[in-house]
Amino acid sequence: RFEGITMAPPDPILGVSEAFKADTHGNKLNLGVGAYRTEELQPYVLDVVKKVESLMLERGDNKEYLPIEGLAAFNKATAELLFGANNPVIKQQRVATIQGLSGTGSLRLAAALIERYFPGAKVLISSPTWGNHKNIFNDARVPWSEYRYYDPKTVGLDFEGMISDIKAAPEGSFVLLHGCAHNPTGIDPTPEQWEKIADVIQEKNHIPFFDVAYQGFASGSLDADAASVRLFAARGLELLVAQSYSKNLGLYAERIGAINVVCTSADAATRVKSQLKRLARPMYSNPPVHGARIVANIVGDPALFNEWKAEMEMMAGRIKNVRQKLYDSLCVKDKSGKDWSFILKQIGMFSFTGLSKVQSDNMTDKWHVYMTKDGRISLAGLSLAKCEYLADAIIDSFHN
Ligand code: PLP
Ligand code: TYF
Repeated sequence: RFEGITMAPPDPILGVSEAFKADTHGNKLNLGVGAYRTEELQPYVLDVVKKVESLMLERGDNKEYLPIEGLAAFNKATAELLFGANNPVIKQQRVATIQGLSGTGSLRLAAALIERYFPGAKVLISSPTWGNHKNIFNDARVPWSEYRYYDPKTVGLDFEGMISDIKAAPEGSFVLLHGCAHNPTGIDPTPEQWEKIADVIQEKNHIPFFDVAYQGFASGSLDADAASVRLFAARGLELLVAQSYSKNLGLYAERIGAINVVCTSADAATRVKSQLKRLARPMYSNPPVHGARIVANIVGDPALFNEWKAEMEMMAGRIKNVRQKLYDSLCVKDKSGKDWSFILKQIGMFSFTGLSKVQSDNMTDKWHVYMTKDGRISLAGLSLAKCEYLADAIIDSFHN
């Protein structure tokens, strides 16, 4: 019975925060989890979110159940934010959108849809990718394999490898793509490369499956960060897109996101939506309302929407500033001639440093810098004041 159950391994990302908490050293730094911190390294609730929450309280919004598909105003807002309100896929009502339990829950619903309606179809995921992708598809019993993505030699994209692996996959596979700000590498395809990726996917009758967890957080612009998804939609392809508001609105614990399925007709979208609801119903019945109202109220009010955009630009800007300062500090302090420019080329919350597991252990054991063992550091958890200390730690660990 329960006595026979063995201990589960800790989550490789969230486990880092646990270890950090237990450390009492004065210089300790948590660069593990991808969560935005202020220059004082404190969690940040957006002003626009606080404003909307007080409005909601004043209005006395009730706590009745939402429908299975979530808040209608949210579903409309989230699809329009992703595709643009004037996109033909929206105008022609070809998108089935339902509210999900943030990015993770939305990905899990999509996986359930694949398992039920595309039995045996494989999902191709990038190597490396966000660790939870594998867990999600494993638990949904969806087979997956990896395509080449990161090239350690160039600390860049292995574009040839990526294309040939997508080409070699069985026709009609799902290809999981990070919409922007690839986690963990911070390396995105260029617009020209996106076109070529779309060509191969189209040739092979694959179905693109986007994970959009950082819209607005990569460039600071919501539209620019949705360009990859819109490029695929413009080709008239069917596609899946999971969205998250954890990072761009700082709603981590509210669990607010959505799954969008772009179909070839409005009729198909209606049927797909009915099936998504059928999958959601026995899992969690209906989603939470609070985060959905926050998003719908902000996106639905031009003044609040502009406030959000300004705060997002501020957050993305702070990360760019620490990225630059870290690079400058490394260049000044390191006498080995190592090329650090990859740090400036990477985008989003993370930097993939190329530190090995042993070197990452040195970062933590000797310098009290907490990070994942794949060499990823979250720049969102770094302050300008700590850049020089971090540069010392990185240089010491690389030459260790
Ligand atoms: N996908 C990627 C690539 C992520 O980095 C994350 C984490 O932020 C998620 C999905 C899901 O996060 P959440 O479930 O908090 O929306
Ligand atoms: O990669 C990260 O750090 C974020 C946060 O199970 C995260 O995506 C990490 C692990 C997890 C959920 C979210």
